[in-house]
Amino acid sequence: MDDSGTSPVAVKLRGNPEHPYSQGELCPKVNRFLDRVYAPDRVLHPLRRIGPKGSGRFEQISWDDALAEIGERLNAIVDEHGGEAIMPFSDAGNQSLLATQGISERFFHHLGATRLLRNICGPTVGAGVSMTNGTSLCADALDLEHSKLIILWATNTRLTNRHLWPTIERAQADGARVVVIDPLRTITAAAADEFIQPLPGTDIALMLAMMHVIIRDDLVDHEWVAAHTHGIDELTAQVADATPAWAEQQCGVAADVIERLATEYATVRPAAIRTLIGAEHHENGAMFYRTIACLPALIGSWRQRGGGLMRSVGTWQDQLVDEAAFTRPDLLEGRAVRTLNMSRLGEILLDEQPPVRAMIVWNSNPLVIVPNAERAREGMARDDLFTVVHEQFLTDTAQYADIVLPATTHIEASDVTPAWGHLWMGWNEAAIEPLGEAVSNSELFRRIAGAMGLTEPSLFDDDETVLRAALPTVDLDALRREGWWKVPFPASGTPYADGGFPTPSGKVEFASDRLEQLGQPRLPTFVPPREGPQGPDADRFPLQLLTPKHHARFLNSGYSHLPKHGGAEGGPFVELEPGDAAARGLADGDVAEVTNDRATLRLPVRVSDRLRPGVAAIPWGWWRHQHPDGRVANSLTNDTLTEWGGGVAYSDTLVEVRPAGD
Ligand SMILES: Nc1nc2c(c(=O)[nH]1)N[C@H]1C(S)=C(S)[C@@H](COP(=O)(O)OP(=O)(O)OC[C@H]3O[C@@H](n4cnc5c(=O)[nH]c(N)nc54)[C@H](O)[C@@H]3O)O[C@H]1N2
Ligand SMILES: Nc1nc2c(c(=O)[nH]1)N[C@H]1C(S)=C(S)[C@@H](COP(=O)(O)OP(=O)(O)OC[C@H]3O[C@@H](n4cnc5c(=O)[nH]c(N)nc54)[C@H](O)[C@@H]3O)O[C@H]1N2
Ligand SMILES: [Mo]
Repeated sequence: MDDSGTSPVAVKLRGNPEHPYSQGELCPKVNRFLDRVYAPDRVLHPLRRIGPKGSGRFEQISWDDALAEIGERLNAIVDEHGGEAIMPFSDAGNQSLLATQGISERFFHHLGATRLLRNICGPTVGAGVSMTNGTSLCADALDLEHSKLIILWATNTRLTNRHLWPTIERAQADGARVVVIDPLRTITAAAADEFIQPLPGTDIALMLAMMHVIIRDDLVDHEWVAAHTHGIDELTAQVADATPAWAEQQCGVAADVIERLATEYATVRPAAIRTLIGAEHHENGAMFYRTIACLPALIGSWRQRGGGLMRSVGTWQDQLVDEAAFTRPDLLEGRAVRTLNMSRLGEILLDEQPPVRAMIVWNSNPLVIVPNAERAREGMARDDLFTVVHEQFLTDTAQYADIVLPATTHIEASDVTPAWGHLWMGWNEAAIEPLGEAVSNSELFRRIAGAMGLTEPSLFDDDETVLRAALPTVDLDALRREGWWKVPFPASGTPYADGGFPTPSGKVEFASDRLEQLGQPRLPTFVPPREGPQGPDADRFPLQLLTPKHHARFLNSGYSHLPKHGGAEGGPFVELEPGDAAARGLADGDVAEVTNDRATLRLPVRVSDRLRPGVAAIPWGWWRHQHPDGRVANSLTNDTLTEWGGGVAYSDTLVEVRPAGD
């Protein structure tokens, strides 16, 4: 408070140059963050819908009225149908600890609500890597500094993980070769020494052929393989026929390129593979990561710092979280509640029995981010569904809410920010008071619990108590004082140089009994996607559609509505390869219809050399009103789940593109 009695106003937001990872650089999403905080269209008060769902007509109400209505509606639903009729829906809008799980998990456990499987981003990578390594823990990407070969496989580092890019540039300047493997010629591919462009969903064939070459040419690290792996003979037999010529037929990468890549990978040290989540969004997404994890083992590249496999290393820090104390699964009191997969939101709301009758949404904009999004919209339009959305803005999803509640931004609520893609946990100290009547996510659930008349004491713990329970071994006072803290990671930088894999065999499992028990192939196996060029619908829908993160100023769906973010990017479009465009009579700037059995979108065409023939792309993250016809990229996408791991196959989507009629 200053003398005038008004709250402080944030005037500047900058990075801290001393931060070991960001070194003070803010990305284009966050360097205008204060425009977001003070945006004229921020939701700052509770709202009640007064028009039909989706109409966007709301009236401002008081918190008391909002909570009275929410408490009454939720209690009535619990009384009549039980706790399972209520479903949480949240994802990554704010990834801080309290914001994702503080109070909310306890609240839903206590209600015996339906559980939500949040496997849209990352868990499938973990589920795949774990089948090979017994853990999803990987090497530290900052050790790419020591690498001589860096394969960026299914990750658009310069766009999505730009704080890592200076490290890669340093390694490159120091003689490392950077190879990008992506079906799209991304800005990362443009900066690579070599770009390899497989068809979407076919990399496993490429990996099998690499292993074929490595074994055929005796480039295997026999000593390491003998000591730390299980099933090399079975793997050898499995890849015997996976020749580069065979793989070329599957993935569209020339056999001689595969030969050269395999040889280089097996002979240059340290050789690192860096991946994030781009390839998990396929029907064979878990197998991709199970298979990629075999590569470093075969050549013993875990031996060197700057070798092995690198993914989001947040999992090192997950080990510090005391889930039982933080999220209190004991509050379920033995009740068996159903778990539903967030990627099937449409099906859940339309078909699931007994029905979901209330949904509480925070940290997410499902109508833009889930696949098969028209089904989700139909579901959210249900008149008998009571929906509460806690948001900073009137998103597409909030427009379908009965009650919208105002959410704080990062600078209005203190929290612990987990490391994502690096090893530094952070403390985020609130800089200003919440604007308007906004509340943090943890406060939201304390208030809803109070409105329902719940008395379980742990639902009313304050934030500090919750954080101390969640991170019992972390010195929170020091974290708060210093601002960041590096989570424990082996000082050698080589967590698996001497093996120590927590699989049943204690070794890297080229052959996996556990996969067999799941009904999956025990060995790395390429199964082409059903919704792909070899599948039954390819005649009608001959183009594979990718809907990736594309705009540097966007963070998922969270920024496209802001003038300096979305406005500066122009608007959504469909990208086509010149031959595919010409064959359809389409030129740059024409309006096309992009269609499949799920939806049809009208979009301007951008003819582009980023794609190979047979592949189209629509940048993802735009809202419905920014698309010409109120549909979004995800209206088209595939909600088939991955073979295991609970992920979803956004990127196995077939479409046809044709000139738009009048
Ligand atoms: N600017 C910006 N940065 C972001 C985000 C954002 O929205 N905007 N989002 C953040 C989030 S939540 C995440 S999870 C990360 C994700 O970070 P990334 O995983 O790097 O990003 P994605 O765009 O999901 O996918 C990466 C690449 O995978 C490619 N890909 C798709 N299918 C295949 C395939 O079958 N094989 C291969 N080899 N490649 C394939 C896509 O073409 C894409 O270029 O980014 C984070 N950073
Ligand atoms: N087609 C396609 N679909 C995708 C992807 C893709 O690459 N292509 N990527 C997938 C991935 S990797 C991810 S992670 C998901 C992301 O899916 P989401 O997490 O749902 O998307 P975001 O846009 O990051 O965040 C959603 C909302 O959270 C709100 N928010 C931010 N901070 C807070 C807060 O503190 N409290 C509350 N209550 N709300 C807050 C924002 O205003 C925003 O509207 O999308 C997935 N969907
Ligand atoms: Mo994500």
